[in-house]
Amino acid sequence: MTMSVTKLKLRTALGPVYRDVLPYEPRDCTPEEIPVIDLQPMFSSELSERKKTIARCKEQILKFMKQPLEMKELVESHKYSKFYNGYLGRRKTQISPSETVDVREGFTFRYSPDLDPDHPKDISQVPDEIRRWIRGEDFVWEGTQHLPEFKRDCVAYWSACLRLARKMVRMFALSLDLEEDYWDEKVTHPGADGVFNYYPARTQDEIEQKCVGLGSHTDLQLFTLLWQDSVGGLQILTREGQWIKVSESSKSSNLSKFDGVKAPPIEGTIVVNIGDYMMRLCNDIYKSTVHRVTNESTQERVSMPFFFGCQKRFQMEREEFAGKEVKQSMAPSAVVVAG
Ligand SMILES: O=C(O)CCC(=O)C(=O)O
Repeated sequence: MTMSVTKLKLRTALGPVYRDVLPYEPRDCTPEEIPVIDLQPMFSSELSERKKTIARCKEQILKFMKQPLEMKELVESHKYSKFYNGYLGRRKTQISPSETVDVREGFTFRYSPDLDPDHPKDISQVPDEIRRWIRGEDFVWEGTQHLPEFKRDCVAYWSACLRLARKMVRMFALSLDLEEDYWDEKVTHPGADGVFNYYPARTQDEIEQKCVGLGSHTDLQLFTLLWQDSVGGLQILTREGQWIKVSESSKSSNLSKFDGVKAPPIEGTIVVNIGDYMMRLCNDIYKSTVHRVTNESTQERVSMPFFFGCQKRFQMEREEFAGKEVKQSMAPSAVVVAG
């Protein structure tokens, strides 16, 4: 008997791609589907500070999002940004052509060399061929100056993510049998996008229209570090095409304590999503994670993804992956191409 699957259309940097979806409602995930990896030993001495870093940043996001619209529009992305930085309002995007508009609001800022925690420098000191790919824009900070410590707390969280990502990319290299420092030179001025998402509880109208918080998509870069609060709503599409809810149930196979209640995300964790660029570089050994968000609760939800990739990624993609033949020749051969 053949199963009737739906084709989910996704936008990617190289045009639309499709993934099959099984005809079932999302179910809770199992411990095997979303493994939990303990990163604490990497930074154990600063655990309490790191916890404060997240809490302070979340507080700032809520302060920003709860301002009157005209204050948020001081950093309106469509108006002031060349590179999708700044504020994007509720129902102003539709990331998935197969789904509704997105109910979330977002604030984005991208890599600027002066904010780099490892080697801060003025943009004029960055080599020419890299400088033209730097996507940070100052208007996001100029238009939020009225919020005390907003920049400080957002950048503190972003910096912690950047440091962690530079360590994690070394683990990815080792896992692919590459030299540990394989990516080091390619992430000196990386793609490092801080995005803060705010998902208000949906209106009755939005519930009836089955509006998504953020529609199905894959992330574009090497990988994403995604912190989310305890409200829940993140779903991931398995390789088989089943939507699963990222939740506490992935920690233990004993689901009994969640009977009848929605299982919350695991406290103290971040989700690591593989991006399209990593998938292409390693010829599908790691597959990019299709995910989406629907806030089905009556509370607001906050998430703080950090998207990490190589410097000059867009130029490299254009040069290395643009041709159809190149894409086709990238069968799963386990050969990692230059990145
Ligand atoms: O809010 C989330 O949990 C996911 C956010 C996300 O996928 C994104 O911003 O691209």
